[in-house]
Amino acid sequence: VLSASDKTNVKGIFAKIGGQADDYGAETLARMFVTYPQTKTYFPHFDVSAGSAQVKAHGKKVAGALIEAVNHIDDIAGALSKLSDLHAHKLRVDPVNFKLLGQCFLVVVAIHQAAALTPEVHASLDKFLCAVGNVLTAKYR
Ligand code: ZNH
Repeated sequence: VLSASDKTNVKGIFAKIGGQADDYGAETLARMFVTYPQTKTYFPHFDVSAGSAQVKAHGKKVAGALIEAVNHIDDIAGALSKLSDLHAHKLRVDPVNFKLLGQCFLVVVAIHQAAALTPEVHASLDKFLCAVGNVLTAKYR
């Protein structure tokens, strides 16, 4: 469960990320595909190389969903309900992959927002990404 300070920390780091969120999303995906190649199996129809048009477009969608979750941090399940249906019923992404994507996003934030990513903010962002992953895998059964 996200505490009040977790919510403040998550909102704060996303405020710093601001308009760069789309780029972070694309960088996160590119990093995930290289570091954890098994994740590429869900994207057989994609050019998964860093900077491809598909990676950029999908990075923007993932970032948009994260921002939506931040904007509705007290009701992430409600905010991502449709996306949860999609991942559970259509995409059927193995839940372990959400951890991998979350790790990659944390690394991207660490690279670009080193000063802002204090251990406390890191912990809060990790909890938030887990919460999003839990919502997106909640309807699997
Ligand atoms: Zn996912 C899709 C988000 C994770 C896989 N996604 C998607 C979308 C979004 C998202 C927004 C779009 C939708 C529409 O179109 O409507 N994801 C997300 C998030 C997350 C995720 C937020 C976390 C955090 N995913 C994930 C993972 C995976 C995935 C981990 C694997 C690995 N997704 C996916 C796919 C898809 C999606 C495959 C589809 C794509 C296309 O386009 O085809």
